[in-house]
Amino acid sequence: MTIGVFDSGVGGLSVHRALVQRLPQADFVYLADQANAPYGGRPGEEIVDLTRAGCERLFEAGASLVVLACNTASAIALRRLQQTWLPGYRKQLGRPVNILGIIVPTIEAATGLPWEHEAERRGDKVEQLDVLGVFSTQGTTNSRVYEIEIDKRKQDLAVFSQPCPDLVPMIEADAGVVELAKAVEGYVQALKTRIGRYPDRAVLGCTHYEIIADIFRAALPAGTPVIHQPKSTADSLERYLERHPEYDPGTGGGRVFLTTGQPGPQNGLVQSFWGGPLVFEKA
Ligand code: DGN
Repeated sequence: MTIGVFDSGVGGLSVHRALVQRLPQADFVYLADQANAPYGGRPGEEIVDLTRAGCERLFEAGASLVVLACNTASAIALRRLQQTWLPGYRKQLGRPVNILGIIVPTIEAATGLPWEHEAERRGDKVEQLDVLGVFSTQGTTNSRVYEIEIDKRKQDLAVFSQPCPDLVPMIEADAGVVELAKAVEGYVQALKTRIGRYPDRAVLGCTHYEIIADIFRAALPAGTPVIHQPKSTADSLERYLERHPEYDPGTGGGRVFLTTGQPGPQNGLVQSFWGGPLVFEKA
């Protein structure tokens, strides 16, 4: 089986890495839509169209499952594509294919874990509700997907989303650590000002932010639990494959990296996260 992993850029590599570790025998094709990144500030219709084009490209490359390793695309395009486009496309292809998102697995991880009352432990004034801070793109924040989905499952959890619109362009452009740390600190403090204290737990609700997870950890109070999407997505994919034996686990172990943007080696920030050279081919 081939698994496609899609993002507007390099953020999905964080998820890709966790999926490969979990399913090393599967073939993987990664597609970065860097010609159109960032997605965060684009109108919803454009995000739907770009995500559909990305999925189509990955299915053409042989993928049976496409993981949208992008919160913005998952929040805005996933349901629309599953309901309106995928059934017809599946018939056209004549084989089982599906698109999986990244938000529900994250919410399951954020709401399923024992709640440790970090605020109380730190000696902050504890309000009645535990507070989850979600750092995300403007598009994901505007969609209110985390607020809506968590409210359905866990009423005793207050969710506050903080848009961080500068971070994806900075990561794609290989910004320096000092500059990134300053930007992250600003977003964490903006959230703190808005809710009156630090969140008890945080979600890095944009896959790009995993590349700078250490910077987020340093800006949050020591010990703040952080939900990591690569792990929650890998857990969820594993459970999905157990329920869907029609997708064989594969034996190839192939790895292909495609971009709609400029092919070639990825930037220094990305390669240091990756732990070595990483070259994208033209999609
Ligand atoms: N990595 C994408 C996400 O998780 O939302 C970034 C989207 C974008 O291009 N802004």
